[in-house]
Amino acid sequence: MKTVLLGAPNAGKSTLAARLGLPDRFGGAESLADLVYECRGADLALIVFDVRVPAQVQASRSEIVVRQAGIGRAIAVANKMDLVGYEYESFKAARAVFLRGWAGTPPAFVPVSARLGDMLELPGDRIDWHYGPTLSALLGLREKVAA
Ligand SMILES: Nc1nc2c(ncn2[C@@H]2O[C@H](COP(=O)(O)OP(=O)(O)O)[C@@H](O)[C@H]2O)c(=O)[nH]1
Ligand SMILES: [Mg+2]
Repeated sequence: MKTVLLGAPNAGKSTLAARLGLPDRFGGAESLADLVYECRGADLALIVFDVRVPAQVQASRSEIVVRQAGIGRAIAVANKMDLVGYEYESFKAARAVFLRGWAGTPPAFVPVSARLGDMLELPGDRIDWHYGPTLSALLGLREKVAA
């Protein structure tokens, strides 16, 4: 499975890529045309955003890349949850802004701290309001389906 990490500069893509053992390919300032070209053949896009920074435009840009590059699946990753006290309200507000920029079927959202590891391999005990799978589990499930 080929996974790409999309998102604005400073969203935490490199930190997350290192944690998950994924290739860290984009800085976030590339042109849409370049991103579409570079993402052809990818199966999954992780769209990483800083939960403190409104991501409506980033969502729109990423959706275009996903669609134009023919990427079958996208997961939105709300990063830096540690910097908002792991609060559900912050996640919910950031997700709502993201979805204002996203026209199609909403992606799955996972709240994480790429720096501290919450909701990556293990859920941890600080994000106790999120009942969905960890990010690793979502990636692993997909690998099993594809195998
Ligand atoms: N507090 C906190 N800082 C983070 C987190 N993820 C990334 N950072 C920091 O945010 C900055 C940008 O991260 P980086 O991975 O380089 O972002 P990129 O530009 O998207 O690759 C760095 O100083 C990281 O240490 C996180 O979950 N929590
Ligand atoms: Mg980077």
